[in-house]
Amino acid sequence: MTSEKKMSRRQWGQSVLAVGGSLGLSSVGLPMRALTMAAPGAAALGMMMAEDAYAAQSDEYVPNLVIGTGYGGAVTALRLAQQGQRVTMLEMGRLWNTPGKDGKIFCKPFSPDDRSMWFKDHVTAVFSTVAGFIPISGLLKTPVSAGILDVVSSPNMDVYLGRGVGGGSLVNLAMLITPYRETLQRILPASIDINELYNTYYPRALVGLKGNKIRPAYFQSSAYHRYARVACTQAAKAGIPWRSLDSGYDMAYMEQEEAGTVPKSALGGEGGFGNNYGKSSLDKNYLAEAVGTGLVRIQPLTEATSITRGDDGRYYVSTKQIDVTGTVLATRTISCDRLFLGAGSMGTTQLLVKCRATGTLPNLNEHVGTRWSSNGEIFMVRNVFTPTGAKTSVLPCTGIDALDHRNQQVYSMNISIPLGIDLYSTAHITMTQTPELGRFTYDANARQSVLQWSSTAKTEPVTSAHAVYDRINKVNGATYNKSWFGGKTEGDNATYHPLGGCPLGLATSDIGEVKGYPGMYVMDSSMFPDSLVANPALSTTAFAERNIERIIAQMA
Ligand code: FAE
Repeated sequence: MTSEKKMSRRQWGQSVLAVGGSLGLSSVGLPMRALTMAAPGAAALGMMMAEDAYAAQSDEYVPNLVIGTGYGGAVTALRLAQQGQRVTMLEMGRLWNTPGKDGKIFCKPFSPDDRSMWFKDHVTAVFSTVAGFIPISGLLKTPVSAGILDVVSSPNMDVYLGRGVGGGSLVNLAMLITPYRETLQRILPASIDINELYNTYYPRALVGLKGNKIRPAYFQSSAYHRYARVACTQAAKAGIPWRSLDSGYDMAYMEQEEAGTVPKSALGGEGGFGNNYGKSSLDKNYLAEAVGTGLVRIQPLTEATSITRGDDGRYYVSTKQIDVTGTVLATRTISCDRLFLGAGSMGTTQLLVKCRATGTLPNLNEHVGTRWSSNGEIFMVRNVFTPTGAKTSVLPCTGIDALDHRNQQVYSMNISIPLGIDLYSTAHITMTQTPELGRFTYDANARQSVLQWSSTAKTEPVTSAHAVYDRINKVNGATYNKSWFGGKTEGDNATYHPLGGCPLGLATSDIGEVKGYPGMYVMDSSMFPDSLVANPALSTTAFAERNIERIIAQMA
């Protein structure tokens, strides 16, 4: 028996992803006649022609094309492949399989290099200042390159995103949160069966993402979770319950980290620029299994730039392939029978809004580009005047369920500030309702779709978060620490959890089929019509599981 045969399909897929560059995982597997190898200027011109002409001609045909390799895209690819369907996936970021000079895939958190930021010359952070006025952005310079963490900025809002094969799962904090029933009832079309989501698809997603919880005895004794214990105790004193949360980080591995028997990752400050160990990101679960079927091909560093539909009913997707420095290597068009959009709330919405504005998908309705939400995200740091530990786990494991001033459900997670010194502080990301939603417009000069998020949209989320933490502060004699947010008591102009833009039931059917475009489906976090009041990765996975099951049934 060969060693390959002894491996499970997922293990086989993982090793293929680790090796990469072969077996159809990169452009190596593409027909060379299609590649426009040219000087950057000529390539750029080629790209413009491809975008502007959008003639229904393709360099390659595939039956199923998925744009983006985050949660929505990964579920889609795996379930299609399990039905014997061939799938090609486009991913604008890197395949993270090549160690840097330090021998690690992902860079160290405090030594950012060309692996850190997506084409930025400095690190940007939600915690914008140190000591109230020193901007963090200026402190850490980075080479401009195809790094793992992107920040898409528009007036009043910075959206943080993961770039690479695995999407947000590469950079996120791996919290897998099931939203409140009240939230789903309020925001979803009535035709969606919420009981079925809770009974079938959330549990399926949790298994697929390898959800697990911290062991209570370990949590209570760990030196790295003291900050969370303080935060939970203070909430409880104010009558607000706390709970330990499902996580995609292997908590047994974390215990070994603390015991010193394995290399440190979450306990070694790793998180936002990727975890070298411990985390079950999509390249270790859904994507590994998908590639393990032998039917899924992933093209990294390849961005979908435009979509049109031919007279033959196929979709024609213009693509741009770059190297890690951003040099355009090729532009090509791929046609497909079924097109699955998994480029995330920002990526999918920006692409569709552009296609409607430039006339390549003229039938897209007026709901495309609407109902965008920051998930009502508010960042806070509190002075708690008690030790919270010099050692902290970057990957969190606890949160609270509270009611705000209007008796609306609010959820908040306890996070760490991993500086290696005791800050006598706790930090929190609070998720709330967003009565005022955002929308996208198209800037023809910049050839870009732009998020319009009003300066007043944060007002209700800020009030909700304060309603909860004012109470906790009062009971515990704690105060807000303003030094991290330029003198303000909260960070209110950033989100890790963009949602919406292509709302279910409005821009699409209730299984994500885009209205006016049969065979084109929205599979990612752009489908949610409002704030989830919960971290979105698990919901995106669960809804993709639900929708692809129905799409496959319709294909039969
Ligand atoms: P996503 O995972 O963003 O994947 C989209 C992919 O498409 C990306 O890889 C893009 O590079 C790629 N792409 C975009 N446009 C194109 C294009 N035109 N052509 C080709 N490829 C394209 O989408 N969520 C949680 O639930 N729990 C957490 O603890 C958590 N922590 C977070 C911490 C940070 C710092 C960040 C940034 C996010 C965090 N999130 C967390 C959010 C979570 O990762 C996010 O909601 C999901 O990743 C969204 O999944 P999608 O499938 O929608």
